[in-house]
Amino acid sequence: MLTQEQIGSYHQNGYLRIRGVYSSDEVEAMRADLDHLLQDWATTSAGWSGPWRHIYMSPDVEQRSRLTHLHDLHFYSSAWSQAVTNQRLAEAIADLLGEPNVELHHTTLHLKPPETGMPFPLHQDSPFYRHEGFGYIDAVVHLDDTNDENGCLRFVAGSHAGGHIEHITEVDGTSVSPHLPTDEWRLEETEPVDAKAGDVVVFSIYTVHGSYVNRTDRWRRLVRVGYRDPLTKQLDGQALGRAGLIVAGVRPAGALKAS
Ligand SMILES: O=C(O)CCC(=O)C(=O)O
Repeated sequence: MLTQEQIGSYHQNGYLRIRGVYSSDEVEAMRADLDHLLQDWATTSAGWSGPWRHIYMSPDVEQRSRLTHLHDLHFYSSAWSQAVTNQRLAEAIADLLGEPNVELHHTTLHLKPPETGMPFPLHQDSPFYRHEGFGYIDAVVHLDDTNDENGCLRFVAGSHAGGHIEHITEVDGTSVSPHLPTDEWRLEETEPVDAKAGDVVVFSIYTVHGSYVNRTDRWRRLVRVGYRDPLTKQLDGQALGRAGLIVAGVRPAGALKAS
């Protein structure tokens, strides 16, 4: 599915944009089912917490900033269960893992409402679902064209290489969303990765990333899909102990998650 150049770029930078994984008909089907999920199942809140909010946003925007989210869309919609088992994507993930077997771990909707859709502070995804080793890749399915105006993904190239970094998770005795110190990790120094609807941006569980606030008058709709080598052991966090669908190859003997 992927060229050697694409695979090399992923290993060097820790992220890769894959163009046109989904056809326009498939994107339309995902959008239509998403409309139902938004009405019936999704939650809108102020989003992630922490002192970074006052650095990334003015007091007014910080007060109004919102994030709409939902986990595991593929449990609620056939368009989404087809999307996460898409064979072009599964083969691309197998190419990047360097393994024939790929297991679905989770899906998570991140929908930025117009004008004040929440920015994301720089972070790795490993604090949310710790795994051993490097056999875990996140794939972000784009339902809208993105750029810095509506909060496209931004990455620190090469930041995956050293594995997990300790994040700030508590401030003055209060739990906050895991994030990296804003004085050491600056969003404005990261690489923007704009994309078109139907593209997928993949990145290592360890690649540092974030995004700006959505300043447009339109929603920005992205869904993250986590995939792993079924032999990669989960240590903590989201969906711990839950076996996922095998989307490429087979589950090797002994790889059923028991904890
Ligand atoms: O939706 C975004 O802009 C960022 C998403 C993100 O950071 C993540 O999925 O880990």
